[in-house]
Amino acid sequence: MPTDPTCIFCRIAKGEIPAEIVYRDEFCVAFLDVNPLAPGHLLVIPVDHYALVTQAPPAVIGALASVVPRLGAALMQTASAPAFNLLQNNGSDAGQVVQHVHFHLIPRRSGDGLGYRWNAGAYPQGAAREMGDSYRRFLQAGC
Ligand code: DGP
Repeated sequence: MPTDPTCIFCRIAKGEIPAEIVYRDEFCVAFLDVNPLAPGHLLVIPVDHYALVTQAPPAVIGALASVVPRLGAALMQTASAPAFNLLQNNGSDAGQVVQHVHFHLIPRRSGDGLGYRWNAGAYPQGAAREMGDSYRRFLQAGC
């Protein structure tokens, strides 16, 4: 059971520090984000400690993802939100502050002002094929 006694989310999972826990099973815990982007903002974490999604066994991520439909339905009802964003910041360069894998479920309402559009780019001619080739080589090598 990987755990880190200095990790705030490990400590929440163990009940060592308080959190507004709304769901718990053998593999995951879901609780209210203490700094919500909107009322009802949830975090769902694995009980075991992995900093990055790429370090967690697929079964752990599968367990986490499998509760998202139920949590999302609960969020839409409970927080009266017709929509939500499912967000996973992976690595500090991507904005991850707490180094224990977590998914955010962020309630969204029309006109809430949170925004979601990033500056999307475009591939120069041929670059998408090269990028696709690189991915296929990596994945076919069994990585
Ligand atoms: P991220 O930037 O993706 O690592 O988001 C971490 C989130 O965790 C952030 O929205 C605030 C939340 N958070 C940090 N510390 C605590 C805590 O002690 N309790 C709760 N409930 N949420 C926390």
